[in-house]
Amino acid sequence: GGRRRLIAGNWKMNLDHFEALTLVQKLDWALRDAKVDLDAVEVAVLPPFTDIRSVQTLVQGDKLALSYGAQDLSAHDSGAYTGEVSGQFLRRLGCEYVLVGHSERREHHGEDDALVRSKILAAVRHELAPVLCVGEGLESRQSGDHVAVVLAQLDAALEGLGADDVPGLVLAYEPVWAIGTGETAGPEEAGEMATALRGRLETLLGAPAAQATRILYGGSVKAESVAEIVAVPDVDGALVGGASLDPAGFASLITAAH
Ligand code: G2H
Repeated sequence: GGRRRLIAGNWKMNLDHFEALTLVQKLDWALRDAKVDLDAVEVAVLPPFTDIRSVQTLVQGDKLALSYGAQDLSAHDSGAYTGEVSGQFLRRLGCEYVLVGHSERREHHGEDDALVRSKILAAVRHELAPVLCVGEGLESRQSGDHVAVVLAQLDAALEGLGADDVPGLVLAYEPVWAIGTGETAGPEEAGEMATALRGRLETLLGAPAAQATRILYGGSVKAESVAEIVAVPDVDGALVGGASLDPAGFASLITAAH
């Protein structure tokens, strides 16, 4: 109770400048048409870096009730880090959120727990809310150690940190076997993990922070499946990839989630 739902669209490496503008404009119209109560459910989009300026111009210029953020950030603030994008640049573009440790970053870009932790701290330094992604692979799900694996990811990401060090923290539980595969964890599986994560957050950060932290589920979430997922007591929203790329479809998903 008390936690505002969050539905975040992770565009991944999709949509150029023009497509981004079109999607955000159409999404806003569709949400207005559907009379979605954006006080009850917050909607965020997470475009590629190269689209963020466009999204900012539209959202701020037209005063749209949408939040936005990035899919990654550098652990560093500035300097000789070719190709990196700093949290302070993202904050100056009005970003509120940044994904940290998405499984695709961990898998394809060698992000380990120590780097994930550094990126969480970089986000917080620049007043971005880190959306820490955790999730187990198929093997640990099958062998039954999925809860232990995911809690170990959380422990490592927050090692040595307290509630004051990670204001605005959001968690996203994304079982790797359910990402982009059409497979979705059921409400029981999502609920088991979300409850375990909140319990561990209480140990790590204390009860008030654990109660305030939003825990999202991600992995092939669709308009048809979102309602039963967000009905789970410890699940506060969804991180949506493929189904966030079509404005009408994403608006239906958001409508179904609120
Ligand atoms: C999981 C999710 C969004 P999809 O990566 O982060 O993507 O909904 O396409 O499985």
